[in-house]
This record gives sequence, structure tokens and C-alpha cells, in this order.
Amino acid sequence: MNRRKQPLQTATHATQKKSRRVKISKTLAPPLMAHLGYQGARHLHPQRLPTKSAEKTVSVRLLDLGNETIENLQKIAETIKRLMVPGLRLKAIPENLMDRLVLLEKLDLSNNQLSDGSLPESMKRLEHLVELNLNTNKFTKVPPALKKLKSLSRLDLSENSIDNLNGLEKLRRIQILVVDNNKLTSVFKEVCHLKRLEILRCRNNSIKDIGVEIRQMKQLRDLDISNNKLSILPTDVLLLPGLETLNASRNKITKIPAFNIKLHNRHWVSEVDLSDNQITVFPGHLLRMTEKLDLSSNQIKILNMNAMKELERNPNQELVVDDNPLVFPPAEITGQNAILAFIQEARLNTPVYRGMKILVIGSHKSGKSSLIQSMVDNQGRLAEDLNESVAGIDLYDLIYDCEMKVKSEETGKMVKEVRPLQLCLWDFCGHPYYEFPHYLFFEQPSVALLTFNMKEFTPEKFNEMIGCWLDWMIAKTNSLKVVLVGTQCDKMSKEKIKEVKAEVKKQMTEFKNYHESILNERINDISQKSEISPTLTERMFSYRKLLIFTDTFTVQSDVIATSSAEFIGFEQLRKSIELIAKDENQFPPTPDYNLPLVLHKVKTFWVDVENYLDEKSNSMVVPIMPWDEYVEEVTTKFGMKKQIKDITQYLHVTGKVLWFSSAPVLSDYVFIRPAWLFELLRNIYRHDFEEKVDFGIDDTYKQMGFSQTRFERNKKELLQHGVMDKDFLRAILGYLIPPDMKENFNFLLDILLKGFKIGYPAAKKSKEMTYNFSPEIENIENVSKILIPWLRKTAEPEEIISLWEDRNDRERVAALLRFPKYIPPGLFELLCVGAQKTERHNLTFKAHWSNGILARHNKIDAILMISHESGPKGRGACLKYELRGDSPDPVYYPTRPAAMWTILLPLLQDFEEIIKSFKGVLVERQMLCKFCREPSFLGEWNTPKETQNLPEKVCEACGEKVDTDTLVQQREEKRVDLNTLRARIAAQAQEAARRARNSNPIDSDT
Ligand SMILES: Nc1nc2c(ncn2[C@@H]2O[C@H](COP(=O)(O)OP(=O)(O)O)[C@@H](O)[C@H]2O)c(=O)[nH]1
Ligand SMILES: [Mg+2]
Repeated sequence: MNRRKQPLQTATHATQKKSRRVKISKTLAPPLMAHLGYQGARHLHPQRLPTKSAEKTVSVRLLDLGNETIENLQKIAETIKRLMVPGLRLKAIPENLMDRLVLLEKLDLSNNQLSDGSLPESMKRLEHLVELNLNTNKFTKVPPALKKLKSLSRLDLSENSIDNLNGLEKLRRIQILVVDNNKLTSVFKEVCHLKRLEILRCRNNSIKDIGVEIRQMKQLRDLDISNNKLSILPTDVLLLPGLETLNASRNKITKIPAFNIKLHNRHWVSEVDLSDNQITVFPGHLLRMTEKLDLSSNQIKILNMNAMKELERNPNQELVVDDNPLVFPPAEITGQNAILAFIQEARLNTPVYRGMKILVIGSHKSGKSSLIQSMVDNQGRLAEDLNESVAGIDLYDLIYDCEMKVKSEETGKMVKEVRPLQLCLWDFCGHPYYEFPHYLFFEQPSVALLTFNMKEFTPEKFNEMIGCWLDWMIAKTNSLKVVLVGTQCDKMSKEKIKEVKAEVKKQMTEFKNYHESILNERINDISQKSEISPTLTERMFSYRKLLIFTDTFTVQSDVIATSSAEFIGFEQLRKSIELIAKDENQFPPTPDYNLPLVLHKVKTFWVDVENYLDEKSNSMVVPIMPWDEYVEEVTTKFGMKKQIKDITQYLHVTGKVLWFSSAPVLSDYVFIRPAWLFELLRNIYRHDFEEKVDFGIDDTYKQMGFSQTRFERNKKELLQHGVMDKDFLRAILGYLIPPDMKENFNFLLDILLKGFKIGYPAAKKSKEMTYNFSPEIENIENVSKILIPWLRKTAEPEEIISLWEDRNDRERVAALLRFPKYIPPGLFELLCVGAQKTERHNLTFKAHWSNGILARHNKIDAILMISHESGPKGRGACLKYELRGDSPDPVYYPTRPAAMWTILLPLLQDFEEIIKSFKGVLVERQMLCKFCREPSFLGEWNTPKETQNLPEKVCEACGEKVDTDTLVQQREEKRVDLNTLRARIAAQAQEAARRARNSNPIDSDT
């Protein structure tokens, strides 16, 4: 919460209320000035005249500006701090009035008849002037004399005829600016550079809009812009970090744009007054951030039930909706308590229908956020990088009213009914940096809107703008449920739009054909072989499975051309979404879960569970529940243990919770506030880390005990090495998990490492910036650094290349995984995290660079390199696992292929496990020939039997005979555990040594 004390008194108030004025009649001698104040006196005492005592006059109010008065003033000028000359109908101020007022801090010239040019040049000398009151005069512009008043912090220009604020830019110290009752049509452009401005009053002007410049006014906390001509209240105002009160009543505001208010770092505004406007849609989202919201005298008809939950939660909040044409709740229900009671009752009696998640994806800056905001607000809106551009996933809710034909429960006849379709829109950031972290959240059955900038589209860009996203989706789910949305059509002619639509349609067909041909080619190749081995059969089967995709390819290849600038195409978009929602084939019942179809009624108690969790998630610091606890808690409260998985799945597919039911480890948790998790991941993976993560932003880092040096060191470590210090991470996440909640943090870190596999523990050597890759640390307490492969963009270290090249002639076993079409983002990185599991793989990592790792086995003399290479033109990629003997004495104690297989096989099995979750990936498994190093053999580790029976195979590339022990693992019965293997190796070594001794007379002599 960000609440402060009472706002400062404004200049007008201060002068009018506080000074006590006593007029002294002119007959009293000497009556030249009135209201003298002395330093040292407890009160300003007008009756007392200057004496010779040490008391100095500090405050003077003048009753006329005659020569004598000015002369007298000049006598005491050097001590005067406050000079008041109000209400004298002055048309000009004599040049000499200010001559010697070197200490003047406050000057009041209000209520005169001053106009442009009536202020003297000498005013520029008032270097100490802090407060200036010029209200109620006849200025039409900002007096130029003000420009030099560098110390000015309070300025009152109200009640003039000023029509622009040019000339204020230089007054960098201004904190309070009052310009009420003028003729201004704009203010923000002119004042946005006044970085210290805290209070801005500009009521009763003709201001039409608030521009994006307002974002710069980070200190603004009190804004009165009432009685102007605003029609939109931009989100930027409400997102000002310091805002405490906003008065925008008596404008012509029709709508308040929706925006995301993040629960964990929301900023509370004490009062927002929007009364006397023309708002029709209830801006319920504001209840999440305002203590008092006044919406009286608007055109609101319906109060959104869900939004009102916020008020139920927080009894101190206040909502005023008097004088609106309300139908829900009916107008006769008045008063906050009665309204809340009515809504609670109504909620119990209103059926809930299943909604769906819509994932909005597409390249960075393709118009996703603008599209979503326009959908939500039902009017054109352009996202101008609101709150530092979406770098994660942002969530929006939207309800469409859908007309449906349904069977009447009473008569059994088909009748028309309008049902609310609840949509949860996920705004994915399209920056390539997030391809991997966001991939986790991409899944079916959801609908995806794929946006692309139509204006920028050219045939060559199809792949970059559309194709690569289709590949991304296909690889994960092997199906597509996509609506293609072209954005920015306002910038194009009708013909051009048509042209782009036709081109996209054509290329969509080509895309699909290419996808199929790649598979068909391979299937044909296999079927033409004279003999089809089990491996080939398996392969053919997997290709066929990928082909089935064709049936689930429900891309609307007719692009919907939209413009978020002019609100074009949204009706059509809405219809497409409705059509999908109503199509029962799109969301068929699954064998695993028994969920209602979209737009069909959800059981009341499921809704109760949803509400319960929603409530709970609001109160939890770390809104993650271990599955068992979750089941226990929900079933204790609501019973129905048998349905818990269905309910949870329902909440998952509608976007209310996240439950990765088929992912190992992660399935043990329910993430009951998805937005929280997105925010968390956004802080770990962020493309703008270098520029946005800053020591000085607030004192979080200091509070966590970070010095600037340590902060910079940790930051550099992350940027250069992809290594995140644990305390640094705690500080970064400090606003999500308070630093004193160490246990919560460790709980989360455990999930990040073991569930999301973001990285693995690494230890730093004492001084240098190199890392040794310590064995997996079981206890999260002991982790001090985490290497995050996705962030590690270092180059292959030279000494590693030479070490590797030195072993070029050793015995080797190498497997190759080829992805002819597409490699899922982050796959290599996931494999790295898996490979460092000591108890499974027993490897010590020697190096880890952006696309490779090199490791040595702890027991067998072998080194391993896993490398990741992109295919030509970025199409496809390969992963290579290569093992080479690393015996110190390769001639007498070579490392056998069989031993290397004991290392390789578990790694490949890990791969197979992971690849299962990428249902649409085409991958070819191959083994390299040990002579020519071509991938000329099938990788048969899944079906090795046939080859195991053969002693050798001929390489198709070089014609050499290759021992099959380098191509497949040894038979099950032949495979031995490590101890036996070591005993055998030792025996072989002894034998070799014996032979060596026998053949070497000198040795045998000794
Ligand atoms: N003229 C016009 N500009 C648009 C439209 N949609 C988006 N923009 C602009 O394109 C830029 C990127 O849009 P944004 O919604 O942030 O894209 P995102 O990165 O995909 O979320 C912004 O400057 C928008 O103002 C549109 O339909 N018409
Ligand atoms: Mg965006």
C-alpha cells in the first residue's frame, strides 16, 4: 500500500486561511504599510511598528503602492520574506517594488488586474521565491518573468484567462500548481517535465485529453481535472505510482479502459471521483485499487457481480453509485450494504457456464495487447506500452453474450437463450526471449489467436510472422486451433488487404502441405524398403501419428483483418470465437476428465470451489498449494472427493488455476493464482534485465543487505554467465515474497528447480568468475548460485575445444537427434538441467556454454559433450551426444563402448521422457559411424534387439564395417552393473599390464 498523509495545503488555501489580516486605518501614523511581522515574534503582530530592537521585519502586507510606501518598504526590504499585495486593483507592478527584496520567499499579488506584461523585469531577481500567488488577475499567458524563478515550488495562476502553459517548463522545482478557471485546452504536455509536481489543480478549463506524457509525472499524487472536456480517462493516470486522489468529475468521460491490476504490487488510491460523467460500463476493475470510488450521476446500468467481490472482501472500501439508471441491482436498492446483499443473493441463483482460455500469440509488437484491450473495452484502443510493456503473460477477463439454441428444461423444445461466455485472455509477450518460459503455458484445449501485422506482411515474411508460431504450437500439442488475426488494417487499402489475405491463405495451404510432405516422404522411404525392422516400424508409426494432426488442423485460414485504432473487424472476431465456443467438437469430453462443454452449465459446487480458491489465493503470499493439501482442504470443505480432479482440470482449462496434471513434479502442485506465477517468471526471465533491474529503484536491495557493489556483481554474473545468486533472486522477488519469508522462498525455489527446471545449483570458486558444477545439492538451503541454461549465452571455452580435440582418436559412441522441422525452444536447456543429476548420471560438468556442455563421468574414464546446433537457414536443428574415451592410458586401458553406453543410455532415456510432452515434434534418432562420423545408422536405443544380435554393420557412407557395440547398448543380460564393470575393467587392466610386462624385459627385471 502506498498511502500518505494529508495532501499539502494548496497555495490558495494557505494564504487565505492562515494569515490574519488587520487593516490599519490610514490616519494612524505611520500608516504606510500594514501587517508587519517580525522574526522572533510569536505571532505576526500588525500593530507593532519597526523598532530598533534586533527583531527584523519578515512579513509585509501593502495597502497601496504609492511612492512613499515603496520607499518605506525598501528600508526594510533586505529582511522581508513575505510580501502580500492582494486586492488592490493593480494594473501594473512598479519596477522598483522588488528591487531589494533579496530574501523574498513568498509573494501574493492575487486579486488585482494584472495582465500580460504587468510584472516588472526586476522580478527575475527573486531567486529565493518559493511561493507565488497570481490568482484572479487578467493574464492570458504565463508571465515570462516567471521563467527565472528557479526556486519556485508553489504557483497559483487560477482565475485568469490563460490558454496555454508554455513557459513553465523551466520551473523544475514546482510541487504545487493551481491553474483552475482558465482557458486551457491542454496541460500535460507542458507540465510533464516538472518531475517534482505533486499537486495539480486544473478544474474548470477546456482540457480534452490527458496524453501519455502524464506517465513521466511520477510524483503526482493529487490531480483535480474536474469540469473539463475529457472523454476518455487514460489508464496512465490511474497507474501513476504516487496517485492518492483523482477528481475527474463533471467531464464527458464515456469509458474507463480496463487494465490489469496486479494484486501483489497494487497501489491504492484513496479517492477517485468520476461522478457526473457519461460512463455506461461499470469500471469494476477500479475497485481493486481505490478506497473510495464515486460513480454517481453516470449512465451505468449493470454492476458486474464478479467485480463487486472486491467490496465484499474489504469492508472499508466505499462505492457510490447514486443517480445511475441501474437495472442490476434494481434502482430501488440503494446503499452499499443493500447492494452487496442483493448481489450475493443473485450470485447464488445465477447459473455459471463454462468459459475458455484464449491464448493470444504472435510476434513482438504485432498488436496483441492493443487487440486484447480493444476486445475488452469494446472500442478501439492502442496499447502504448502501458506499464512497461508486457514482458510476461498478462491476463484479462472478458464476457461475450452468446445467443444459443438450447433445450428448454420445462418444455423440452429448442429455445433461444443468451448465455455469458466467459473468456480468460492470455496476452503472451512475443519477444523471442520468452519462447521457452512461455512454452510451458501453451497447451490445448485452448483457442489461440495468432496476430500478425498485416501492413508489414510480405510473402517472404510468412514464416517469420506466422509459420514459426504454427510450428511452435504444433510441436507442443500436435494440433492447431487457431484464429488468424491481421492487425493494423487501418493503414492499408482495401485491395492490399485482399491481397494479403489471399497470400496468407495460399501459404497456409503450402505450410500444411509441406508439413505433410515431410512426413509422407519418410513414410514412403520406409515402406519401399525390402525389409522393415522393428525400429523402422516404430518410426513409421510415429510419423503416422504426427500426420493425424491434419484432422486437428482447424486454422481459420481466412484472416480476420482488424484495426485496433479504428475498431474494425472485432465483430467478425467475436463471431469466430463464439463459433468455436459453440462447436462441441472443438472441446470434446476427454477420457481423463469429465468437464462440461463450453457454454454449458457448471455444477454449483464447482463454482463454490472456484470462489473459495479465488478468495484464498488473494490471501496467500505464495499462492501455490501442494496437491495433497489442496485435495484435503477442498474436499473437507466441499466433499465430493471423486470429482476433485475434474474440478481442478476445469479450473485449469478456463484459466482460473494452473495445474500441470501430466508433468512430473509440477503435477504435485496447484497454482491458484496464475498471474502471480507469470509475474514471478517474468522477473527471472526478462529481456530488459540490464536496463530495468536497478539498485536505486527502491531500497529493496539495501534492505536485503546488498551493497551497490554486490548488487552490480550479482547482476553482471547473471548477464554474463546466466548465474543467479540465490540472495539476489530473493531480492528480485522481494515484492512478491517478503524477504523475511525465507521458508516460502525456499519452497518456491524447490519448485522452480525441480518442477520448472529453470536451472541447477552451481558453486562459485572463491574468487574468479568461473563455476564448478557441484553435485546436485539436495537441500535447497545449501544452494548458493543457480545456473540458468536459458540465460547462459557464453561462448564455447577454448580450453574445452582443445581438450575435446585431443581426444579425437579415442573410442567413441555418438548419438544424434535430428529435428528436421522444428526443435522445441528450451529442449537443450532442459536436457542440461537433467544431465547434472548426480545420482542418475554421475557426471561432473566441466563447462557449459550457450549451446553445449562438456562433462566427465565420475567413475568411467569418459568425457561427454552434448551440443546443440541449428540447421541451415535456421530450419530444424540437431542435438548431439558424443562420448569419448578419456583413459589416461588409452592404449592399454581403453574405455570400451559398452561402458560408454552405460552413460549414454540414461541420458537418452531422459530425452525420450521429455520429448513425450512435445506431442508434435518430428525427431529422427541416429548413430554416428565411428570411422566417417556420418549419421549413417539408425538410433535404435528404443528397439535394440535386432542389432544386438549382429557383430557388425556396414556404414552406408564409408563402407566400413562398424562394431555394433558402438551402435546399440549391450543386451540386457549382458549389461552389468557398475561394480561388476569396474571389476572387469580392473581385470582387463591387470591382464594388459601382465602382457605388457611380459613383452618388456626391463620392466620384468625390476
Ligand atoms: N494504427 C494501428 N496501430 C496499431 C494497431 N495495433 C497495434 N498498433 C500499434 O502497434 C504497436 C504494437 O502494438 P502492441 O499492441 O503493443 O503489440 P504487442 O507487442 O503484440 O502486444 C503499438 O504502438 C500500437 O499502438 C492497429 O490496429 N492500428
Ligand atoms: Mg503486448
